[in-house]
Amino acid sequence: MATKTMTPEDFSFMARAIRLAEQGIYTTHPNPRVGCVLVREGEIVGEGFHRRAGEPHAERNALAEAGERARGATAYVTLEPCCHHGRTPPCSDGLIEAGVARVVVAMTDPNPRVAGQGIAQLEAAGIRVDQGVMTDQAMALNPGFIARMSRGRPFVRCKLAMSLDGRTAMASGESKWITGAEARKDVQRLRARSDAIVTGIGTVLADNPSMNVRLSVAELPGVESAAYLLQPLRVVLDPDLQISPAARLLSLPGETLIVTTSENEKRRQALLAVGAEVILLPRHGIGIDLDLLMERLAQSGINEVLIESGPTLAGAAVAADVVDELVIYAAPILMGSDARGLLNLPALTEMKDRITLEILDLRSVGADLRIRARPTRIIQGG
Ligand code: AOF
Ligand code: ZN
Repeated sequence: MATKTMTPEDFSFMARAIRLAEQGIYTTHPNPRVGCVLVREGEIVGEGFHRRAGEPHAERNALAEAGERARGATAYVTLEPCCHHGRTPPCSDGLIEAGVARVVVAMTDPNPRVAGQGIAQLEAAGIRVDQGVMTDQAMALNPGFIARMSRGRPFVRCKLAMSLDGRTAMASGESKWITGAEARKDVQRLRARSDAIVTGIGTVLADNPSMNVRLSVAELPGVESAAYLLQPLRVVLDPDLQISPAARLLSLPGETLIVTTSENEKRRQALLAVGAEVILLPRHGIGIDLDLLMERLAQSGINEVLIESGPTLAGAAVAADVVDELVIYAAPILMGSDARGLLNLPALTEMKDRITLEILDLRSVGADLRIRARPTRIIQGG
């Protein structure tokens, strides 16, 4: 790797590549979001991003736009160019054949089939490679892909909506609506970028939810037509197989996976008959083994998971330490002392056992607040 210090131009072209990569946020599943800018003599001669698995990678799209002008150019890529034959030919070969002189890479590809070899191949062909420009921003494009490739886990967000006094439903269970329309639209965008939405049987029985993306194509940047809009996999955790085959989410476009610990064959067949997939996982405590569930989801190519559930599953997920990020919408209302709390967690008696969070981001969404936070220490005492 070359060690030349980066110039302000390097940062600004990489920033452009990151903006391009963001165009793929809703559509690249299970592939990463990647952007590429080709620059010759200070001028952009080609740009591209990866839109959909099976379609050309970012570099190929940028090279196609640049044509002969790629010769001698610098390529800014948000992810190390691939060097493997996947669904598409290696980008490293494409860059070499086009005569690119220098490649600037924001981060290496955590995919073990690439993992530094793409860079090595470019360097072996005499191309100068500089690494490490805007690495944090490039990593933020693909938390799920990185988690899946490096830890065998998806990146898990848990969405919660609460009153400012930390309540999520009245004692009766009534919870419509705590947050406003804009916050609910924000949740729709979270769903749209997720590969799977996980909910519990309690929520399905109580609300008969759709758990789908209801935004129009015009509301989703980078989604050119409805054909590109992927509905996330709906995952229902249903230990005793209580879900009705008539549940609304089973009738909607997209796939539903029912995860159970029950071996009731009759119910399983009834669910298969309406197109659901049913898998058996071991029980853990009062529910399903969430650790194993996440491992399974990663194995089937799920990068980003959104948990949208009641306080039982959300609490179990936090306690099991499978949550990477809490996304909490707080409405400017107070719901009183009898209303239900945010998360059902084991009762703690001492402050030393408290769960700690790091706030990542805080902003207003309509009349509500959105807090993104990361659990930093889960129970265990000490
Ligand atoms: C790049 N540029 O734009 C993307 C890359 O099955 P394929 O051929 O689409 O390959 C998918 C893998 O390629 C993916 O797992 C990741 O390692 C890399 N993605 N690489 O050079 C791109 N999307
Ligand atoms: Zn590639």
